[in-house]
Amino acid sequence: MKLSVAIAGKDAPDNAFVVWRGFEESTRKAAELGFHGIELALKEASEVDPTRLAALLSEHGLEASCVTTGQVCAVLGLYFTHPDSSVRARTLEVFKELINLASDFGQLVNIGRARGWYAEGQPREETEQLFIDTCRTLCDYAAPRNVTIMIEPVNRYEINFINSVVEGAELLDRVERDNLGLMPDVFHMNIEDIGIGKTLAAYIDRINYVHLADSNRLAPGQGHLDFDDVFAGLRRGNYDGWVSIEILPKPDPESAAEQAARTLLPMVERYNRGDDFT
Ligand code: LER
Ligand code: MN
Repeated sequence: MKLSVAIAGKDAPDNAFVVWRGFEESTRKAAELGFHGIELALKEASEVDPTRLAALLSEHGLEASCVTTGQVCAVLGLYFTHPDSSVRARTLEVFKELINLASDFGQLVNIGRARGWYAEGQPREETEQLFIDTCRTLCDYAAPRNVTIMIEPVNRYEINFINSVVEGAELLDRVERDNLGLMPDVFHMNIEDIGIGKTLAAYIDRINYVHLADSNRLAPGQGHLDFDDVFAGLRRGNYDGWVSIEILPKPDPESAAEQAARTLLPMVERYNRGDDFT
């Protein structure tokens, strides 16, 4: 298991949910605190220069863990279930460029809010079918590039479509693509799923990545989530992928990141040693 931290470009909005903004500075700080990788929270691939990014990662001995795409919807207003086919076409273009980038950096791309939602006046079946069709197109584009696409269930207060891990898994079955998996986020799971550790363990075969934050979306250790339960659940499923912190930069970015590293790095070390979590 490796620990990553989500970072974004300098202009990313508050709802990018990253501690640090600005790729150069954030990468240096991530290395200083002992993280193993950085997660690139992007609105489009052109935000990063691949050659510079590769040099930066190598300079600091870090890996890119994943490309996340919340800003494709939050900033560009693009999403899979949009009733206008030209908006859906533009969404595909942006995602394909992100997949191209991910093929060299992390080989994982999430689908967050850009999945779309149940909108008034749009039949639910149409929403689901548009989502499934777009997922299939993207998975088929991603497969020869060795990229896995991941559905991230997001809580009901942010979106009304695919809230729980169980709902995410149901959609995976309907899309029927091997390179489609799940990215559970324990902040959302705390609101939507029956239990966190036991749900992670039950769905582990379909989980490719995990977002970590405490119950209040602050750094782990600042709320009331039981991270022993999270790690015990991952252990029951022999999870060996990335976990990544996606938290609010409070009380300030430096303290938030430092608190997260101080809580989670020892847990990841214990996990990798084979210790038990109860
Ligand atoms: C993004 O990873 C996330 O967790 C969501 O809260 C974004 O809406
Ligand atoms: Mn998340």
